[in-house]
Amino acid sequence: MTTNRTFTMIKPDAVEGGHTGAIIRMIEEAGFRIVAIRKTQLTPERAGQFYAVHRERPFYNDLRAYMSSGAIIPMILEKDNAVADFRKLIGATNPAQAEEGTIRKLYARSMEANAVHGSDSDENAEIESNFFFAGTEQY
Ligand code: DGI
Repeated sequence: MTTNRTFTMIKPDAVEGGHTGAIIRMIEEAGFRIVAIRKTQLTPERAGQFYAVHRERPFYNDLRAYMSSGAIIPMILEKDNAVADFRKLIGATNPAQAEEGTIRKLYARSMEANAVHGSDSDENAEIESNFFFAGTEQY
């Protein structure tokens, strides 16, 4: 397992809002290298699979609907200490609590439409990367 990679996706609110370029710029300026990138849209079923860990939570159906409501941009990123450093760069799940200068503080619209995803562990980074990318798409 790699410890220097993380997985992210730019979520529908940020893609729709035209923030893709600004977010990618912040990611690269923070020292992350893009290993893989694509643009796609999840079905409600696939969105539910991605967030299966939350299936008992009251917001699960809304989350599935939101995450399948528009295009997303999944990416694999590389940097020393990638998982923890990327969580710092994106800020708290709730943008009202996100620190100044974080991606969510700048671009999230709400707790749900919070601009970007970031893996919370090396193990999940690998699982989530494999959800979207084959080895041949990683450079
Ligand atoms: O890893 P994060 O994205 O920061 O947060 P998470 O893994 O706890 O939750 C995944 C997503 O689910 C999160 O980005 C937005 C949504 N979510 C989490 N907690 C709540 C929520 N949505 C609503 N509406 N209410 C919540 O309490």
